[in-house]
Amino acid sequence: MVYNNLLVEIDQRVAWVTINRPKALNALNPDTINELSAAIGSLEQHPSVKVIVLTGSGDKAFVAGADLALMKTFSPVQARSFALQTGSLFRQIENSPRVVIAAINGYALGGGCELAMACDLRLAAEQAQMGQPEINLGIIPGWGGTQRLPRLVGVSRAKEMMFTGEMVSAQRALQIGLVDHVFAQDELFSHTQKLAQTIASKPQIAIRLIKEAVQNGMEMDKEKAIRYEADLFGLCFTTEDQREGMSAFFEKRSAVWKDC
Ligand code: DAK
Repeated sequence: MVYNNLLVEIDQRVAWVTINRPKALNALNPDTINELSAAIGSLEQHPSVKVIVLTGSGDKAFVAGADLALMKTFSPVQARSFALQTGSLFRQIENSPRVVIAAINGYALGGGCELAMACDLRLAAEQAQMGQPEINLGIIPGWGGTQRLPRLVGVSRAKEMMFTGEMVSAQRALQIGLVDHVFAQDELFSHTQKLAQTIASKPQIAIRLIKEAVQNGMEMDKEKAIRYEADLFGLCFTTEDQREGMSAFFEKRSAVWKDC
C-alpha cells in the first residue's frame, strides 16, 4: 500500500509506522488519520507482524498536535467528522489485537499526546516534550485527553497540565507515569525495537487477552472486571499455546509458540 503521509517498514515481526509530515512537525490532518487507520488495519492482518510502533519523522517531533492550519478553516460539520474519524482511530489502537507502542522522538502535543496515550506503551527520547496546550487556543483536549491523561498521571497532575497548557519534559513525564521509559535520543529506536521484539516473542493470544482484560476491565466495576478476567483466563485453556507453555516448563525447554 502507498501512503502520502506515512512510512511503513517491517523489521523482524515489528512494524514501524512513521508519521511523515516533518514540515508541519507531523501534525495530524484527516488524510493522515485515514492512512493511520488503514495502515494499522492492514498490519493487524499481516501474518508476521506482532507489534506496531508509531513514531514521527525528523528529529523534532512525534506529533505536534492536530493540523492547526487546516483546523482553523473547519466548519462545524468538518470538525465533527474529524472528531468521529479520529475517535475511531484511537479506539482501533486500543482494541487492536496487536500491541501498539509510541516511540516519542520529540514534541507530543495536543492530539500528539492523545495519540501516544491511546497506545499501549510510551517510550520517549530524553529531549521529548509532552503536553496538552489546547487551553492556549481557547479549546479543550478533544481526542480523549481529559479522560486518558488523568487515568495515567492522576487527576490533579492532569488538570494542572491542561489548565496551564505547559509542556513537561521527558523526565517529568516518566516521573508522573505519562511515559514508561526515557532513552538518549540516538538509542530510542533500538530500545523500542528490543522491547517490541520481546513482546513479539510471546504467545500472541495471551498478549491479546491481557490487552483486552486491562482495556475493558478498566471500564467495569472491580467485581465485574475480576469475573471478566476469569472468563479470559478460562479461554487461555482452549489454546495450544497454554498446553505448549506448561509442557515446555516441565520438559525444561523453551516453548515454541504457535499463536493458536
Ligand atoms: N499544525 C500545523 N502546523 C504546525 C503545527 C500544528 N499543530 N505545529 C507546528 N507546525 C508548523 C509551524 O507552523 C511551522 O511551519 P512553518 O512556519 O515552518 O511553515 C513548522 O511546523 C515548525 O514549527 P515552529 O516554527 O513553530 O517550530 P518551533 O521549534 O519554534 O516550535 C512547537 C515547536 C511544537 C513548540 C510549536 O510549533 C508549537 O507550539 N506548535 C503548536 C502546538 C499546538 O498547539 N498543537 C495543537 C494542539 S491542539 C478535535 C479534537 C482534538 C484536536 C483537534 C480536533 N476534534 C474533536 C475535531 C486536537 C487539537 C490539538 O492538537
